[in-house]
Amino acid sequence: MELLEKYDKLSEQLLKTFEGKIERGDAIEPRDNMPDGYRKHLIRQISQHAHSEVIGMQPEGNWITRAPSLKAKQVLLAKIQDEGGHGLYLYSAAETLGITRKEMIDQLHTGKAKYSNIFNYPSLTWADIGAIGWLVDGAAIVNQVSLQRTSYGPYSRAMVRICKEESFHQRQGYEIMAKMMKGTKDQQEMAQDAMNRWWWPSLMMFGPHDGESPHTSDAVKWKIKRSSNDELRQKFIDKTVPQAELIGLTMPDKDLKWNETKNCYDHGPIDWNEFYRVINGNGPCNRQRMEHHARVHHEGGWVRAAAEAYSKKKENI
Ligand code: FAQ
Repeated sequence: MELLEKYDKLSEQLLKTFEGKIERGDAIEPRDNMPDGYRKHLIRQISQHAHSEVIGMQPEGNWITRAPSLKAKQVLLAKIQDEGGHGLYLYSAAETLGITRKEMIDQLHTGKAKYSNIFNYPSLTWADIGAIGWLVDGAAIVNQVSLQRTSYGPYSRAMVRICKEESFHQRQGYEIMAKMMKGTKDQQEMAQDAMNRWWWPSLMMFGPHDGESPHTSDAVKWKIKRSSNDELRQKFIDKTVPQAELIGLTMPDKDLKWNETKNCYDHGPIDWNEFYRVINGNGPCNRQRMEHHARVHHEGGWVRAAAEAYSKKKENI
């Protein structure tokens, strides 16, 4: 009994230390004591974020061999390689919480772990590469800038580096769109068509509305999320609409209008049925994305085995 009381007291003290750090805005580091819920929440979010970066390489990879110039191909290759690197920083950040890379990949392959809704849509034309860079990376940056101040140290530090690279990605996407809008009528139509198809899924990237988001209240309490899903979505809309108008694109939302009182854009309703259908495995490309990842992961098994054998050999020298 005495031992149990001591244990309870110690747990209470450790929790107070953790809450004190969160309150003061100190970073939580891997060896710090943290509540189980905090650890689980981060593993879920960071691993899903890592999976998104890696799966996100597929729709863009589809255009490497068909890029319209050598320069465009070089830029696209560099961007896709960056996304793979982001995945690696994030898997490493998640590993500091006590999960292995293998466990995370298994969770992805069995459907236990999600990845961003957006990467389940096909990239049909070169304009889609512009739209992915401009809108998808644009939405990702808005979220990730806010995550630079997230409470978990390794996640926050990964975000600082990732954000620098994402802003280059966003600009290269916008440049593609701007160029196409200055081109022939066919090119302009292609850019508008890409805008129409990617706009709504990009808004969904921020997750359900605040009242419908089950993880937000814990995430805000623990300062994992520094802004809510709706706040970030609004920021993205307000930033993107003038960019679209500047190059002559039409917003695919008839309800979109500037609200003088609120000093931001009002937008039309988001199709949440589509969002849940896609994140639960039934989007246009979910099966294709997972099959590709599982196959390539299997084929790369020998590389992992060789790397492991090499590091073991080095340990023994
Ligand atoms: N897609 O309660 P909430 C990129 C799920 S990186 C799929 O609001 P939370 C770079 C959510 O997991 C893009 N599922 O959840 C790039 C939960 O289900 P669960 C990725 C979503 O975590 C560009 C349920 O709905 N960025 O694009 C989505 O508090 C170009 C309830 O939702 C990140 O992951 C969604 N969009 O808030 C790469 C950023 N939204 O897990 C290549 C980090 C929600 O209980 C090419 N993550 N769900 O089964 C976050 O900030 C958060 O996790 C949110 C969701 C905001 C995504």
